[in-house]
Amino acid sequence: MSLISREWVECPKCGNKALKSEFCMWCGNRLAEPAQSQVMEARRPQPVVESKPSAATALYSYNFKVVFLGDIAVGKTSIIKRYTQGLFTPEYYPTFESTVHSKTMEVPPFKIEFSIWDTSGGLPDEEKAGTLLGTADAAVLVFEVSRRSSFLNLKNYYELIRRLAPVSYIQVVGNKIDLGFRQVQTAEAEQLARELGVQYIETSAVLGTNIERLFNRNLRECLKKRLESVRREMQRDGIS
Ligand SMILES: Nc1nc2c(ncn2[C@@H]2O[C@H](COP(=O)(O)OP(=O)(O)O)[C@@H](O)[C@H]2O)c(=O)[nH]1
Ligand SMILES: [Mg+2]
Repeated sequence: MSLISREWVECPKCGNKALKSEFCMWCGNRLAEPAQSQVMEARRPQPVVESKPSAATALYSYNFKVVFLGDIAVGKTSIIKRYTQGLFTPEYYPTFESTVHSKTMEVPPFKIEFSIWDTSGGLPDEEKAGTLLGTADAAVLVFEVSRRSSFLNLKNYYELIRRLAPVSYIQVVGNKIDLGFRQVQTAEAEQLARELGVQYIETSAVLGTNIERLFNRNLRECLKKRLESVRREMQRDGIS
């Protein structure tokens, strides 16, 4: 995490102590007028473009590590590619080694970088898993709804995480819902997710169904957790 200022101000909207900057780090409320140079820039006639937050407004940078686990060929790589590159390729190229993909986005006042770890499939050995999961913020356990064995194996991945890592946010993903046939019904998968205390979502990497939603949940939950720990640090340091 990199914070640009060490001066604290009270946010008039949420009442929390926030680092002095253009936006409140807790609720996003504008705390200060943008620098004069930015104002001048804004007053110039601007081309009409899709409204995107500018780099100047994203002040707090966080990096979140998300690890994908699941059986071979359930669609882990396809989901990640769909999210990071917006594309789907029907050919199957097995993933042999863990590979990192990244995606950066700006949600003022935050700049978020996801490091998304794709794995080869199957249970990694304990040493590899410890390295992979020890520093993970979130884990995504993928099965395909048309292959029951990949669903039955989910518990092994879940137990591995619980044994080796303090990953706080876990999602189970039922992929390939576009195929039109199933060996696992939604209700059954939801039931398992409830038992494990994790969230469930169904996706199609082919159609792009729920891919953004899957990652938005990661973003929201990881950010919530990170901000809670910043808040605890502030309390410990007597700042709030
Ligand atoms: N119909 C369908 N096929 C998919 C989907 N996701 C992946 N696939 C296909 O399933 C195969 C394995 O996908 P891949 O992403 O490599 O699986 P991984 O081994 O878990 O990374 C490939 O042929 C993909 O084209 C999906 O949502 N729907
Ligand atoms: Mg793969």
